[in-house]
Amino acid sequence: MDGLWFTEIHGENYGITIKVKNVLKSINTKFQKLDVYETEGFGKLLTLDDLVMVTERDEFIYHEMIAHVPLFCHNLPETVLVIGGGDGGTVREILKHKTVKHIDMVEIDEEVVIAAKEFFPSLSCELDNPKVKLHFKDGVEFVKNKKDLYDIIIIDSTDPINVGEGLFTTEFYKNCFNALKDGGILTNQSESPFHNADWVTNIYKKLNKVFPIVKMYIASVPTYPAGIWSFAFCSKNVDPLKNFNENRYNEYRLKLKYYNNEIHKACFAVPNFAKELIF
Ligand code: AG3
Repeated sequence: MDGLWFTEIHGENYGITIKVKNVLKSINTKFQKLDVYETEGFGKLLTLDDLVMVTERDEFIYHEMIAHVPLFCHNLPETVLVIGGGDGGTVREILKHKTVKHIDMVEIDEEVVIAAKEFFPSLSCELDNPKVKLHFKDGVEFVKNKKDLYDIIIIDSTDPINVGEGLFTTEFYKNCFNALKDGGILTNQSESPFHNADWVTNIYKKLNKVFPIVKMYIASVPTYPAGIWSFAFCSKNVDPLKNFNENRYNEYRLKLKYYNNEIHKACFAVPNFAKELIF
């Protein structure tokens, strides 16, 4: 293949590859390797430790799904905690809900926010919104000893290796549980059931120890491993289907590109090979 290509290798024998026009940034931060590429066909691409985090072309799928699914199930979402999410895509989606008064975003690596502000304005556009408070801290430490503070917690992390590892432990999930108010909901990105079966099993085993309700939901993200991605919906007592507030969904008339009321109801239908990993 001619020219320069970025390849994320999945395991040893396959991967995803995107043709690169230009390398826009390439640094080693205190925590990880960070690169920004201008690609052919997918807009700009942000990678951390050579793993795809976002491309401008398909980021909407992940961000709409990690945010609107829990927000439309909560009675009155006002306070939200985002862990990770330095590119700003998750915060952008959360702020489409007018009940939300305050978001704490806890990103360990300030360089991710700096790169997002420079190269990904369509994602980082709401990071300076007065409702958003940025904390450049370790999310694991941030949630320790927090009690009854948040309606929604969204863990928008990297994979459970290197800097992201602590965001996949039972202890961290317990602290998140305590930080949630009654009626609170947590969602996280829970990896690819096709490509990362072991990770998925592990994540749900731990979540199930902590939350009474844990449900997997699925979206297709073309640039993530295997293209099929899972999210976990966890709560103390909120059911993602029974408590879906479709009236509010209809009233808001959000202009979204992936999520809608039908997707909300359908995304909890999980293929058998994925169910086997978590039950
Ligand atoms: N969160 C990254 C999901 C994990 C992708 N994994 C991978 N490519 N191996 C994305 C951050 C978006 N806000």
